[in-house]
Amino acid sequence: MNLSSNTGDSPRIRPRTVLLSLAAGAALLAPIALIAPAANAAATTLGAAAAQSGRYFGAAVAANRLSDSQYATILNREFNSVVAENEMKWDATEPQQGVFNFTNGDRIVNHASSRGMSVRGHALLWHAQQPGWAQNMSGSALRNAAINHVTRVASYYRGKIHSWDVVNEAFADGGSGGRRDSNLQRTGNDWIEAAFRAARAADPGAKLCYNDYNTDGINAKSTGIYNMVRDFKARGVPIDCVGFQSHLGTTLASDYQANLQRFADLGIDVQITELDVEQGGNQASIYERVTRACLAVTRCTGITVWGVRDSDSWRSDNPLLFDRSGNKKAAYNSVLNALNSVSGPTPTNPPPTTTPPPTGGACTASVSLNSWNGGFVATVRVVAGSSAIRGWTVRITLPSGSAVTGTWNAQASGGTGTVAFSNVSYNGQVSAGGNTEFGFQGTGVGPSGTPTCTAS
Ligand code: 9MR
Repeated sequence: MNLSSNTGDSPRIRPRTVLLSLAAGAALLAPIALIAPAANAAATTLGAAAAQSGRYFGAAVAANRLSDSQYATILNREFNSVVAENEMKWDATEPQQGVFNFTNGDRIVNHASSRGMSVRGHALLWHAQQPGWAQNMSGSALRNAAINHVTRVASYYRGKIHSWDVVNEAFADGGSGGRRDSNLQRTGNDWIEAAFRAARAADPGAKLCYNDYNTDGINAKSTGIYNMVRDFKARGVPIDCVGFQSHLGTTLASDYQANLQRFADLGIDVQITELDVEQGGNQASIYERVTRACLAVTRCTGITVWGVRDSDSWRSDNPLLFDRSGNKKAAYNSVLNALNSVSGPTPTNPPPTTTPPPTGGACTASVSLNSWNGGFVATVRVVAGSSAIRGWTVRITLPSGSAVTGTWNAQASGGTGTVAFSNVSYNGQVSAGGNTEFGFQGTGVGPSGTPTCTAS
């Protein structure tokens, strides 16, 4: 597939300039503000830095690399989300019709959930990487097989997937803005909405995404997708997010952020789902600009890079954040700095203290619930009070007969009755007024009372 084309760099204001001019303005208005140092503790890993603004930072993972200790060390240290690079695709999960294999997908899910990482699911339906038996099908037989595949895979992973790429790469490249020809498309133009409806029924708690490439700016292809999403929203087809793969070359379209924003304005989340950038003079700068674009769009909920080290990439042009020896590259530092620059309080609301934050701060928590007959997924938001906090524990009481079966971005103690969820390594620190989210799934009926939050 092609890498994104672009319309060149646009002038931009460097963040340091913004900070300095705000500081100067503040000094004129209130000289006393200069007495209190405004430095915030910089997070030292990508996941922790992203979590400060409630976002995730993920990596595509290959199950067979998890036994490589250098790979696993970087993955576990830096990332709080994963996606299976190939292991949840149709050819991997349903090699024979009706015969499912989740072994390698499970290895990735288990690795992630035991470490509090969330999981993106990739991908339920795609014209590529279909098993041979599906490639040879057409018409209603293929449509039925495809919908059955969506139902079975999304049901199997119900409650474990943060966001599913329900349909991948269904739009054509070039200027048509229309659908790509494929065996799936030939089953009828409504195959995409049928897939989204089936996915919603199978896993009501997962966010359902459409995912594509060469959509890194306002162009014919992204506009075709935009029109589909607008139509879905108008007709009540369940869609929650669009993934922008962002396989990038040496330049970035000047309207990259504007494109994310126009999708967000449709009332969906946007996610950067497969980021990698050709190594060259601009690699670090393009990584930084993509990160800042996501941070500037409230509904851009996370970034995933398509691999860990350059040697793990599907590309040969060293497009990732870690080199072949596992060292952090300049692009890594640019991403981390960008994430840290807007994590925590904004420059107009400086933190009251320098690091480490004092103990004794307060927090509150609220639960939003997706329930179905016999199960639920709860998303819990932890909000720090007027002081920064270093850690938190949220206690939630489940109705009798209900039980927690999986947790992400938190460590659960107990599984029935009153369950205590505590922060994991990368999301304990929450700046004053800031928030972070964790989630859990369970069987039975979801909690209805108000959770308590204890800060440390
Ligand atoms: O990185 C994946 C590579 O290992 C596979 O061989 C390839 C098969 O088509 O798919 C790659 O991942 C793709 C992803 O699933 C969808 N978007 C483009 C990615 C890179 O080709």
